[in-house]
Amino acid sequence: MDSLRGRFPGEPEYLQAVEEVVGSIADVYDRYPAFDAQNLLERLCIPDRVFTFRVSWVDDHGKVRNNMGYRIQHCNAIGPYKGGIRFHSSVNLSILKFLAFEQTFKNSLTTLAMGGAKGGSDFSPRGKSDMEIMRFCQAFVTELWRNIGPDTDVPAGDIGVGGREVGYMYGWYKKMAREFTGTFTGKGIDFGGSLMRPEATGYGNVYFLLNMLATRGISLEGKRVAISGSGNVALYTAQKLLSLGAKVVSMSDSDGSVVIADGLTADDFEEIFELKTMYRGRISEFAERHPDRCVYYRRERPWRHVAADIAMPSATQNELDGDDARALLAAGVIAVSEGANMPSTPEAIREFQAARILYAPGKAANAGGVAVSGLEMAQNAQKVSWTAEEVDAKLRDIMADIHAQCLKYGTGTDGYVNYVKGANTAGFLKVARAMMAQGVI
Ligand code: NDP
Ligand code: 2IT
Repeated sequence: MDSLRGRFPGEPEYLQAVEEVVGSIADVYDRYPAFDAQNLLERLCIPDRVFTFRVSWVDDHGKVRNNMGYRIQHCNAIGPYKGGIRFHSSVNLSILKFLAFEQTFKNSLTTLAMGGAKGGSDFSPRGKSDMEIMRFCQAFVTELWRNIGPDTDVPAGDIGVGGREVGYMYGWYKKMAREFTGTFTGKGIDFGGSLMRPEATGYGNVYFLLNMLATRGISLEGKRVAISGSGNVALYTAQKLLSLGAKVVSMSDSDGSVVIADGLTADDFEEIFELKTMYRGRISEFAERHPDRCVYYRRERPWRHVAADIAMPSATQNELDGDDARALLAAGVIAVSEGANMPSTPEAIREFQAARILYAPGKAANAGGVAVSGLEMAQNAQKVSWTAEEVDAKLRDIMADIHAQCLKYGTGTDGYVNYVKGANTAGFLKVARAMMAQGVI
């Protein structure tokens, strides 16, 4: 870690993600001296390669705008590079390096053949017209297309990149490469997208949560669940929770949080879904329409304002800190299952684990999204499409398998399951075995 800190001093998120993994796999790494003889850990922590480029595009007023573009190809030991693209003003090298690193372990856990990657831009889709989004996506892919491909590197969505953006990027890729292959996942269902991919991350997280609750014989029905975010992951998490009889008591966006003490009704959910997906509105608009049942906290996260049994952070990294964790624990939270990547700070994780509650890190709990991306790749390769029921059944099996891997490597002598250790160890061992077999490359 000292060596990495010295070499990459301005990359706090990347160092944070690496430290969490390195800390929890130290014992298994030391058990096999052959790993260190090949300096395996350092090779695994540093991405295979990083593309950085300028993306120039013209806005609706004829003004030329310049953004940064990136693709981190972290590791392809077990399959083609695979991971999402993020468009958000906060995007920088450190954030994408942390995400690509995490993706490598997450993809390993899915049981499918996918390596780890991530990309994105500091372009903010907020307030941009449809044509501006399209021109930006085309300019971005003009730089990227030579370095991706169905067996090379397969991007998908992440924050700020959904079906619309994937459609524009895939369209331009197809034009440049003159091929119709599944080089992006999360595509529209009319041109190779998999049924259930939009739902997969949120649904998968709820399936993972059900597996965790089952270890303690706890039912989800009637439980109050605090969610953050109101994007792809948060919305489908809420939808699945409601269908299983749980109460959704909060949602948020980058402007603030809404707390609904009695829980969202099915009509409320439809209203929020439409507001967010059709009108790209703000969660405050929902709160304003229902002042009798909602409290809105401007520029605040939900955690200190909500009485919840379960928390499912589904917005962004480091959105739940030590104080938030203590507030949730004081309110009686029994489980935390992460929809976002690295939403809990190291201090928050320590609090959850010290309190012996069920705590699942994103790389295990949110792996359903990339897992169904892997299923989309499989369908594209065979030129077939599976039914929603088939994909959902595979997603449930994959989440149960990831949970079983966490139990296998994370159960301590006192019976407490350290899901961080379990996920990191299981994810690491598969990649490590593949790297050892392939030599120093
Ligand atoms: P979306 O862009 O659809 O939604 C993101 C949500 O989080 C929005 O409500 C957004 O608010 C909020 N948000 C984003 N950045 C911030 C911030 N800095 N502070 C506060 N709120 C913020 O993205 P997704 O739902 O796809 O992604 C959410 C999380 O899930 C990310 O961590 C992502 O990496 C992770 N993830 C996504 C997967 C997927 O399949 N999409 C798969 C696995 C993990 P606003 O609208 O105001 O920007
Ligand atoms: O963080 C993630 O796992 C994603 N954004 C999904 C990646 C993918 O390739 O589907």
